[in-house]
Amino acid sequence: MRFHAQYVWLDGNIVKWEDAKVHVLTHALHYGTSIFEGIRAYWTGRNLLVFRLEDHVERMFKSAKILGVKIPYTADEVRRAVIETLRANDFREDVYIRPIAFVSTPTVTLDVRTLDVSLAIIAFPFGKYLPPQGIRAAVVSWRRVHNTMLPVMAKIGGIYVNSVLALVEARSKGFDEALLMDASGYIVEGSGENIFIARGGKLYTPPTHASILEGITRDTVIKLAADWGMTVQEKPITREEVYTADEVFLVGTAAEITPVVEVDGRPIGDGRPGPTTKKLAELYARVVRGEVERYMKWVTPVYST
Ligand code: PY5
Repeated sequence: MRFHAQYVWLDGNIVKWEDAKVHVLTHALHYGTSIFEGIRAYWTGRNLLVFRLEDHVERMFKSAKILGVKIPYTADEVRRAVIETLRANDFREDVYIRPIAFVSTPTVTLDVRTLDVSLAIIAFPFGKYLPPQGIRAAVVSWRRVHNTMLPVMAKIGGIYVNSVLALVEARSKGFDEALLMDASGYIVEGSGENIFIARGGKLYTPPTHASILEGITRDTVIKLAADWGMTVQEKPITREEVYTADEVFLVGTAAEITPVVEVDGRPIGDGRPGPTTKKLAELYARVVRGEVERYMKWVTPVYST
């Protein structure tokens, strides 16, 4: 899959997609010293709405803090740059936005403290990331890197090698997505999604102190479920609990709410998306398009119609 759009925002300028280039000695290319976000904007037919822009930008600054680099812009400037990028491209369809701050100095030193940080905002038309009707997942042999080894709470480029290995293992065995265990054998995440399971009318998800990314969609789901009086319990989840769950679903900006209908060849529930998953996915689809009054605060309109 190759993505394309007309313009990219790079270090303060709107440049043509083809001109958004970096040098091959860019630090981040060698050591994974980038910080990125994945944001979606939804076309409603009348306007383009960015979902939870503020929260994504806030997480970007937290990631930079964890890595020990400074993004040379304020959060407000980054938010404006996102909007500017979308307007420049004049998108009238659903898009994915990838802001990335990266250590750009052409050097081999590991001491990033005084190196330059560039910022790019890339956005392009984007549909479904995973099949929305349900996926087949496999628990892979690569473990989720522990947060005493790499700060998984931060969206840092280099950490994603862990996700790449996991997804490739699952895909090469014919599965759609990987489920990763932590070093103790608890199921903690998909390669690019947080996980929820439903068992006996309750929802469970691993706690943030497990080695997971503190997902914004995860937070959205916890809040939407709470509206129905369904509390999500954060607790370690074993492989057996996943196998025997009534429902399993993965959540993330790209994946949205994706039902998992099979794990390691075992059907989840009756092997079809369960009622709670479906209900949440439907509500989520309305919330992101600004159709639910209570959650309009989560959407930022791009065009001043
Ligand atoms: N866990 C991991 C490892 C992730 O990469 C992501 C997001 C999530 C959880 C969910 O986080 P959020 O809900 O804040 O998006 N992954 C990227 C995304 O844009 C895509 C990576 C391929 O969804």
